[in-house]
Amino acid sequence: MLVAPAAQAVCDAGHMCIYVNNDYSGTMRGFSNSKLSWGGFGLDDKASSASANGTSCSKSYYYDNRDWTGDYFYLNSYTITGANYQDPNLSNGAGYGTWATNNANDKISSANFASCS
Ligand SMILES: [Ca+2]
Ligand SMILES: [Ca+2]
Repeated sequence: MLVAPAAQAVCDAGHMCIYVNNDYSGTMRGFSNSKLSWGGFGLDDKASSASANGTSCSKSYYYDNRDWTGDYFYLNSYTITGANYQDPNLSNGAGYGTWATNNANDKISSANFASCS
């Protein structure tokens, strides 16, 4: 019996990515901005999975509110850290932070890079 490999997703180097559906599917948006809000991108409160790949910043933070406040989680960079850089299902907890063990599905509204060199 074939077992499908765990879904993988690596954001383009220097970007953080969110996806409308679980397992890195659906509309994908990768952003290289150091700070961004999704209110104007039609993706507010829609992200269901995420991955991060900053090249000068080792962490990517994702927030509930559009102004980088409220509940949050962060992921490490694939390039810099190589572990815990993605989450295929935000509904059962995501990354590190106040959302680590809480439902973060369809809630992300802003994001920023942190721990930059
Ligand atoms: Ca969604
Ligand atoms: Ca939100």
